Amino acid sequence: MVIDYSLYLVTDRNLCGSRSLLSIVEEAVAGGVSCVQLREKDLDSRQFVEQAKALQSLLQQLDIPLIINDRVDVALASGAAGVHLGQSDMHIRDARPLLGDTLIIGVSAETVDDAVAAEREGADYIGISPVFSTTTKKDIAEPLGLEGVSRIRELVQIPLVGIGGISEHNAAEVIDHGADGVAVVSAIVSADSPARASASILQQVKQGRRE
Ligand code: TZP
Ligand code: MG
Repeated sequence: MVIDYSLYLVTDRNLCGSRSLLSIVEEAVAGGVSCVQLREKDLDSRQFVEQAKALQSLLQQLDIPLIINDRVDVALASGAAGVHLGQSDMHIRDARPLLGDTLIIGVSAETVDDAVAAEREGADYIGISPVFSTTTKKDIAEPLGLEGVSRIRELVQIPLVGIGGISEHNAAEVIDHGADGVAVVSAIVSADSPARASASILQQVKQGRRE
């Protein structure tokens, strides 16, 4: 499956306030989000699968791929397009035989070496994590910065998606330094209008490609 990583929404139910996660995702897609990752850190397995199925059903109608954070089994059970694995999740060597070649595996890279290894091991894309500092995720590595994006771009051919502290104010630079897309949590999920926020960030992604 060919995925457009231009504007990659990563969900966080803790930032949804009184709004439902599904309605925020729907608005964000209307604003231009091209790919969605369901990231759930405290649902039990049954709830996680139910949530993934509900989101997959919505996104299938909108023709937008769903990626599941951490859990290969939840990705398979929900019919999602793939899974996103961090450096302490299941290793891609173990996940690939379970998922086959058609499902997408994204891997988080916190260093240049992580990124090179992920490509060698057959990742479909790399999440460069984090590009900038952020309070959305605790216990993150030292930000790689724009220079880190450029260094990884020099060594890796597969799609690169920057994550961490990205908003309409810096998305163009992340793309200009070699990323194919930007992954965003708070700048979309916490926005008054997820649709408008998504449209502004996507505009900056397109701007970054022209620079
Ligand atoms: N992985 C690395 S940073 C991060 C994740 C899930 C959180 C990014 O959130 P925000 O709000 O877009 O900075
Ligand atoms: Mg993980």
